[in-house]
Amino acid sequence: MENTEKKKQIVFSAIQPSGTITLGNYLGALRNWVKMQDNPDYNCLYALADLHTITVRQEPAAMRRNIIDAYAMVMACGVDVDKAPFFIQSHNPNHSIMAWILNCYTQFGELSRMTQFKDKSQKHADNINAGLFTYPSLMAGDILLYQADKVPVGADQKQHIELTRDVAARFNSIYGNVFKIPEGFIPKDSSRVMSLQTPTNKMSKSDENANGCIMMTDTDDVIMKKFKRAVTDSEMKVRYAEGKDGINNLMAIYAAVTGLSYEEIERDFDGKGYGDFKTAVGEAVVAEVSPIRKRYEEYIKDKKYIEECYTRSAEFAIRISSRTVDKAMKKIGFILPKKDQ
Ligand code: AQP
Repeated sequence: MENTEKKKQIVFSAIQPSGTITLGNYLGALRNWVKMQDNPDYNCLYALADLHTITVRQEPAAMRRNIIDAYAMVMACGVDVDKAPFFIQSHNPNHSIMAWILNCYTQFGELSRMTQFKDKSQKHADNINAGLFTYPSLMAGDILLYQADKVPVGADQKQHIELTRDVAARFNSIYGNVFKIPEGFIPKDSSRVMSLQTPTNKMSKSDENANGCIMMTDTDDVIMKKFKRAVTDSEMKVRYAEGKDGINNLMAIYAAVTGLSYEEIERDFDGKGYGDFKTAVGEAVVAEVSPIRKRYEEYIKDKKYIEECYTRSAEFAIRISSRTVDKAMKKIGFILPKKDQ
């Protein structure tokens, strides 16, 4: 009998619990995680990248809350641990082991070129720690541990994926075929959502201007208000064009939630003002976000179920990734302890 299971590609992706999950995270990543978990061509594995968040100083109580909230929200968005294990990164010690190993095969010069390091060290000039610098090795380990074929990421992560591929190829050239060389891909229908207040900046969990950012926990009223206050321009015409960053962003969000093309949107709003358009975008987003928020409110009350989901997923992640760690360590020359049967 043909083993179709073998042909499935392994998909790995992660999100940081660095604050409340935004509409940007949902439209750019999470919505696609759900599509991929439901696609029979893929075996998906997802993680909450909590180890990555401590490259920036976290307040302990807020960090605990953020982890549980983000876990519940990802489930509310539709990630189902029975289809795609979803684990908390720090529950699998193999991530830290692999990060250390890969650190020793990554050059200082390579890490120095990472734009995220340059950006974040400017933003957190008082805390340019070694973890911020070696963040790409931890991320490379996240991916390589699971022999992932595909890594759905936003465009901002392309450089880190390239580094992952280079380090994996370097390791393989010394020790043989230890790591699958992963492919990063930016899904066609994933949108880059910009801030509603500063539409040249991406919508971010850590944005200080709350009005710029739609949180997935925002109530319907708050969502409507934020869209009504969104920055636009003085042309008063709904059309996609250079220099109309605010309207372009609203059109991208509207297209992402309704499935309409830009031409259809321009036609539908021909002769109408920005007020009507903002209301329509707000209502379409409310229709998408409201059921997710209601599911989130149910999940967050059920800490026992959340605990069961992340514990079960971590067991799976540890089992799969241990094979890669053992193989890499043996190849390097480490001696492994005898395992219990
Ligand atoms: N605005 C966005 N539009 C589209 N996609 C986005 N992503 C993030 N913001 C947008 C995608 O979400 C996934 C998870 O992101 P992450 O949490 O690992 O890190 P991030 O990109 O740094 O997200 P934030 O919200 O901007 O967090 P902070 O404020 O902590 O830095 C990724 O696939 C990302 O591309």
